Amino acid sequence: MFLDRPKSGSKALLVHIQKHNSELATIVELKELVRSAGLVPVGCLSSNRRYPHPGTFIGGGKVDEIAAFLADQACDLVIFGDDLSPTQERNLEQALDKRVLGRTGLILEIFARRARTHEGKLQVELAQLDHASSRLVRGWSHLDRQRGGSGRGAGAGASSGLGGAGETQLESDQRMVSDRIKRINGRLAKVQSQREHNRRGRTRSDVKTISLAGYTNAGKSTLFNQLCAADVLVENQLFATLDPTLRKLELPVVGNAVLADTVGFIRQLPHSLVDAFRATLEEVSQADLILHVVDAASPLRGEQISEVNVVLEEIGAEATPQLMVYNKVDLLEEEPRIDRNAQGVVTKVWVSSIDGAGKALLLEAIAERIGEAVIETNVKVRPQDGRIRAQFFELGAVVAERPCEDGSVEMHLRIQESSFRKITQNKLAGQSVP
Ligand SMILES: Nc1nc2c(ncn2[C@@H]2O[C@H](COP(=O)(O)OP(=O)(O)OP(=O)(O)O)[C@@H](O)[C@H]2O)c(=O)[nH]1
Ligand SMILES: [Mg+2]
Repeated sequence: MFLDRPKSGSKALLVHIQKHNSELATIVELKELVRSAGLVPVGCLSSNRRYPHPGTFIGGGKVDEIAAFLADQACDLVIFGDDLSPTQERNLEQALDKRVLGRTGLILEIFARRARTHEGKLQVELAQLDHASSRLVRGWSHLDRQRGGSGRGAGAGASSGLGGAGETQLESDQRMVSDRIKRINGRLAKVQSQREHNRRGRTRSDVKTISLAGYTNAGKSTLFNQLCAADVLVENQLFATLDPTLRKLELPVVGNAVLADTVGFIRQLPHSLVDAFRATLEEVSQADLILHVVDAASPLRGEQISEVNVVLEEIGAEATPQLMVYNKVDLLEEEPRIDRNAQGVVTKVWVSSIDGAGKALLLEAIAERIGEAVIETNVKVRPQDGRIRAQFFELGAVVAERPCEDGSVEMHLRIQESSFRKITQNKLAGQSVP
C-alpha cells in the first residue's frame, strides 16, 4: 500500500531545472534514468530557477505550463530531475492531479526493478519504506485537510491532540511501516552476518580483494567480464548491476585475488539507498584496492569522478587506495596506456573493456599497486631463525634492532606485507607486536 509503484511502460513528463553547465548531458541522464525505470518519457520541460520555490519547487507559471501540457497529452506521471520535499510533492500532485516523482523516488524505482537477490530486495524495500515514511509523516496536514480538518501547518498534528479518522489512520500507517522496517532489518542482519563472515574468511586467508566502483554505466561489469572471463549482465542502462558479484582474478606476481563487481553510483545517490546498501557497499570500503572505473568518453567525466568520490567518502572508503581506470578509449583518440605520478606510482590506466585493449597493462598496474602494501611492525626473532633476520637485512627492511635477554632480537621493520609473509612463512606467528 505504501509502495505504490508506477506501472512499467507508464508515460512520463520530465521536468528539468537549469542550474549550471552541461545541462544537455544532465537532461540526457534524466531520460536514461526514466527509461531504466521502465517508463516512457513523452516530453521534457525545462525551467530556469536559481532557488527552488518552497511550496512547489517550480514557479506558478511553470505549474500552469505543465498543467496545459498534461491537458493536451496522455501522460501518467510527472518526474522531476531533482529531489522534492514531501510538501512540494504533495502540492504538485494536488495542483496537477497526477502522480509526481522526484529524483529519489525515480532512483528507488530503478533499484526496485533491478533487485535480484534476497538481500538486494530487502535493501531496496528498506530504502523505499524509509522514503515513504518521511512522506507519511509530513504529508499528514495535507491528509487532514482533505478529510475536512482545519488545515493546520505541517508538524502541528501529533501534538495538537486532534482526534478523528485522519490521525488514527496516520498512526496506524506509521506503525505498519515501522513494524515492516523492523522486520526487514532483522532479516537483513542475518543475511549480512553471512556476508561479513565470508569477507572475514577472505581476509584471514590473505586473499586480496579488489573492488570496482564508478558511475553507473561506466563499464564496470564489462571490465569485470573481461578480467575474470565472467558473464555478468552488461546493459546500456543505468544501474544494471545491483548485487555484488565476486570472482577470482589471476594477477601477475601477486597470484590470486578476488574482484568484486558492484552497484554503480550516481549524482545525488539517495541517502536512504546508501544507508540500505551499506553492507554491500562494504565490499568497496573494505577492499585492498578500488578500481575507479570512468567513462572517459562522457562529457560529464569530471563531474562523475567527483560524484563517485563523494559517495566513496560517504561509505568510509576515502582512505582505500584507488586506481583510476579510464574506460572506453575506443571512443576517443587514445591508446591504452599507464599514467604515473612524479613518484612513479601508477595512477591511471586507459583501457577499452569492450575489446579488451589494455587488459595486460591493467593487470600489471593492479599487481603493482596491490603488491605495494607496506607494513610497519615489530617482531622477535629467535637465534635459530638467523636466516630470516638476514633476509630482512637484505631487503633493507630493518628500521631498528635491539637484543633481548633470552638471546633473540626484537626487530622494527618497514616491509612489503607480501615479502614479510614470504620470509617468515608464519614462523614468527604470535610474536609480531603491532
Ligand atoms: N564503446 C565502449 N563501450 C563500452 C565499454 N565498456 C562498456 N561499454 C558499454 O557501456 C555500457 C555500460 O556497461 P556496463 O558494463 O553495464 O556498465 P556498468 O558500469 O556495469 O553499469 P551499472 O551496472 O549500470 O552501474 C554498455 O552498453 C557497454 O557495452 C568500452 O570500453 N567501450
Ligand atoms: Mg554493472
